[in-house]
Amino acid sequence: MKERTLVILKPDAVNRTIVGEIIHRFEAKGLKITGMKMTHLDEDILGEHYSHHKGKPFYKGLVKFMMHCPSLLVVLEGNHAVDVVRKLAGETHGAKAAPGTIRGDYSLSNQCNALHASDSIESAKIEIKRFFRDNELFDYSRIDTEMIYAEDER
Ligand code: 3AN
Repeated sequence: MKERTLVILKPDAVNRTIVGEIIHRFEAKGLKITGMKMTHLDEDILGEHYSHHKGKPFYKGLVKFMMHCPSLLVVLEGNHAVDVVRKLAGETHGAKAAPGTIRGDYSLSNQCNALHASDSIESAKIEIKRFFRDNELFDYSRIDTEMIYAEDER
């Protein structure tokens, strides 16, 4: 089933100049970039995005870290995109994430873990709306679609 999901390439990924490598992994998997922009996230939008963590001991540090520099916001589309991107990301703590996952390969931290990825179809819809206007999302076909999906999967 075709889904869209939100990825935030966090300040550690931007500073460590690994955004290209991470985006390449998504493209190579077959996921389609349907929106992408750089934004310096502020306290208000981070408060909304991380509202479920408000009051936790790491919350203030997390918001400060996320405001260190601009982040790259990416919307990816593909069959089972939400679950696929979570699997590619790996578990939250970079030191515990499996090698081969993005966090497993590029992070040692619980906070500086390279990326955010929507955790359900429902939250993906909310998060995409939070960060993107409709006219910032694009419908087009990748020319290699026929080599990514079988006919009945397209
Ligand atoms: P995930 O991003 O894997 O879905 P969440 O939603 O539990 O993880 O946490 C959101 C973000 O909050 C994480 N990506 C991470 O940057 C930060 N975070 C979560 N737990 C901790 C923690 N114990 N210490 C520091 N930062 C944390």
